[in-house]
Amino acid sequence: MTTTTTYTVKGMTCGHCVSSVTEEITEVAGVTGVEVDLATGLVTVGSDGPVDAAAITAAVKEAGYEVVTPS
Ligand SMILES: [Cu+2]
Repeated sequence: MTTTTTYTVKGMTCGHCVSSVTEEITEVAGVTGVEVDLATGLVTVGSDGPVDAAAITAAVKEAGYEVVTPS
């Protein structure tokens, strides 16, 4: 069963930003899928089990952006 969690990421402006964020989040343990909506900044993370929100925040930071509403 797949769980999805949505985050709002600040600072993405183009397709390159989207792929950077997608790439970094994909590397987080347990993540099975990442979907980014550039217009809204919404990032949906799919996983088979619970994923450490702090790890997602760190991955986004690694890409050069910021999670504004961890949920
Ligand atoms: Cu960009």
